[in-house]
Amino acid sequence: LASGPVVQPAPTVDGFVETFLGELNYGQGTLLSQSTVNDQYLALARTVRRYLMADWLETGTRRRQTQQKTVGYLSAEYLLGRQLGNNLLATNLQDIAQVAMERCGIDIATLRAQEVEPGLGNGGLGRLAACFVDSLATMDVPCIGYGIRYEYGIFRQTFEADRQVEVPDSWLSLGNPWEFPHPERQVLVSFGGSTETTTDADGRERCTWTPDWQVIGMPYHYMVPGHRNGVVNTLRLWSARATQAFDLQIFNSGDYAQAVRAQTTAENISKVLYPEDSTPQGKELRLQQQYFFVACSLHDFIDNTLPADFDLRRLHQRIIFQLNDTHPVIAIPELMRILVDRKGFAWDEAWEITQKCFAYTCHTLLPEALEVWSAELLGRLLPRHLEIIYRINEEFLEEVREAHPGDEMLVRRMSIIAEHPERAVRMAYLATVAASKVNGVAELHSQLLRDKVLPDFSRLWPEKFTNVTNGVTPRRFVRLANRRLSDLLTETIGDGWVTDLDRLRELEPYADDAGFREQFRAVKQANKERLTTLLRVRDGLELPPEAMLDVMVKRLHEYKRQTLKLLHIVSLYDDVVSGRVPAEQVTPRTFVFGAKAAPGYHLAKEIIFLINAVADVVNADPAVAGRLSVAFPANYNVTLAEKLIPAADLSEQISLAGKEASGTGNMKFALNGALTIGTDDGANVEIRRLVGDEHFFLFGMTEPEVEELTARGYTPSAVYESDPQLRSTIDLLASGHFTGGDRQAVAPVVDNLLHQDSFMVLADFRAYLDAQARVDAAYADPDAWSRSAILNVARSGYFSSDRSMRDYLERIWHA
Ligand code: 26Y
Repeated sequence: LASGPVVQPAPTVDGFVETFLGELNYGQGTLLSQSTVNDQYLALARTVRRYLMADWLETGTRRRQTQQKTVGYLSAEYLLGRQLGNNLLATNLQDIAQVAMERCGIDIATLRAQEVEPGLGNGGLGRLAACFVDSLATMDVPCIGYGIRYEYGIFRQTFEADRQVEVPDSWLSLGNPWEFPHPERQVLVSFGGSTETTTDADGRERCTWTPDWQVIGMPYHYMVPGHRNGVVNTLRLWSARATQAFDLQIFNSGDYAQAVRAQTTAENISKVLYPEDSTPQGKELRLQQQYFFVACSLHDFIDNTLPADFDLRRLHQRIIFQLNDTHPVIAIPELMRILVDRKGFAWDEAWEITQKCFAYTCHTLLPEALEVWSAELLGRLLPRHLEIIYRINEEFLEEVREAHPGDEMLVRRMSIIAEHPERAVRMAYLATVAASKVNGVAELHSQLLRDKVLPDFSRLWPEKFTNVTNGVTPRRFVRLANRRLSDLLTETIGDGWVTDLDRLRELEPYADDAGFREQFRAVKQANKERLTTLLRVRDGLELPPEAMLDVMVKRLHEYKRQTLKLLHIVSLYDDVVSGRVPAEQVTPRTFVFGAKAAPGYHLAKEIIFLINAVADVVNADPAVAGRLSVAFPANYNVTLAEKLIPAADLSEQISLAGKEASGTGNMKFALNGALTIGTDDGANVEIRRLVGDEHFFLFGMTEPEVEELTARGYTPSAVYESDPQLRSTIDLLASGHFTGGDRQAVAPVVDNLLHQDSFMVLADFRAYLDAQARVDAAYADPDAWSRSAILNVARSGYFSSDRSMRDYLERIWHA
């Protein structure tokens, strides 16, 4: 019994009902007749968990025995989405569970809706991590996902008087049936204090770090099931605990608040996810979070996962740590510290090992998004790590000097340590120096990374740089989110596509089959109706279910250019209300936005306000009734994405060329049969190449054209002056028409567009409107449109995260 196979409940309706009732009675301590929806949800989740347990334990045993190389994915974010549906799908229990719940008089949809999604990420980077662990489990690749169990995830967005208001995301408050705390695997993490170097009897220098405070890292394990393959990998998320609940002496002296202060400090570390994505703030707590989870993870693997007698010179044969952006880069000096200070390795040998154990993925092109930690802060929080970074830098700069004698400018440019405006550590440089490979996340991004962000490094080590284009999991984003399309695909080409997305190619001939196109349109229409019902119930929005559904969902950022979309809407509205275009000539469209703004990003919040203000007026104006409507459902998250994306006709991917590293929403839309209107940016480039020019609405400046315009000097007000339609559109906005006459309320956005426009919205306005006119013309021919949509699906198999994982395995991990 101790080591034998775990008994799994019978995968039958009877077996499921019995297990479910057992969980309700013995797990929740209630009777079916007395139980709440939450009781039932928790019992159902625990029932599904039971069907995964034998495979989870078996996978763990097998991994320990075979000692294969493991991928240690280090990510500060995992945007997982709801677990119940995914795990029912993975175990092939969807139908059984539904019938079993019916037998208990329960509607399973109600229980699914009870789950609060774990929002442990901001956007693309966090969702990518979730897709990657899904794919690795499906491909039976050993992987441990390491991260942070934030007590509060990304804030819940609400609107009050059209403005974003953030509400804490207390996702754990009703209990979390998907996690397994392991207090016996807790780890101690140190901070602060000082270092001392002494010389051993044998003449070797030894450094000791005497920290001045410590916290406990407690791991919570999550199951990561492969798709119906008996594999369940592990996600290990760390939670911070105080080493002592409180100081008894201070407590006894009567100062209760002071007595628990240390506990509060410690537990703050995993309290909340930082909601900024791309403008790093040099916040001490954020650095604490980064070191905390990385120190726990390295310790966990080296001291608790590897056999006790493991020879660390072979470490790279057992692990590759993939750094998801710079957030976990402090792992590099941490591994050096472990090897040199704790395990007694000589520096050079430790460095050789370290270089083989890390690879680094960059997710940005915005210079302001590259993390830099001040030496003052780093030295105060992690004095030994700062020393190690200095030494890494010294030896690296020696190498630069050898390769380029006399070029001190180059040395200064490449130094891991910046000197201005203050002495600081450039984390991307540290990652690049230490990593075996550095990759960007789409072809264009990887090229710009080499040429623009890290040009000196790519000249020094050209072989170090590579590309792996992002991908998305077809399990969640097609099979789970779009059951209707999935059934049609499976009827037509079999179900192999779920784990081999290239098989979608077999759909191509059906694009020319009128009967198939009819079925495909019926799927899209049904998905739209599902969405309009949801938005009616969820947000009180009344939307026409037949209009073209034009969707822009992603974080709110100037570079992503939600304002360009807004100008398009206002210009269509302006055309009608000014009498230039009869309403009957306007293609009926519903514009949907979904976007959270970082709470401190003022302009982004003004843009949200303006979208809501325009929506209020457009939706209420009889002049455009039945033609134009705008929906901005609050709190866009993975759960809402799963409803929105399958319903979309048009996918808006309109960032300024050279700014969006990849995008992954763009891939999800194409796979669900939306056509893209997009710039030549990120993975749009590859989407267009694959689906074909005729099935993609390209517009706007290219990256070199953006560069050129920047060099020439860009004056947005001149563009405004020269284009009457743009002038009319902006004037209407500026007039206060959408804000009850309040011109002040629109000024932040309008003034920024006219006088700054850092992301060249006005410069691309004309091209965007022309492309949208092409969209209207194409949409007028439903047969041609659905043919294009089907070809988008058929030709997007490349964007499976399974393919991304194969590329990482081949080019980077060699696992
Ligand atoms: C430093 C901190 C403030 C920070 C936190 C989160 C910085 C960045 C982020 C998140 C970045 C992010 O989500 N980047 C996106 O990664 C996707 C996956 O590679 C890309 O598709 C997308 O273009 C990129 O913006």
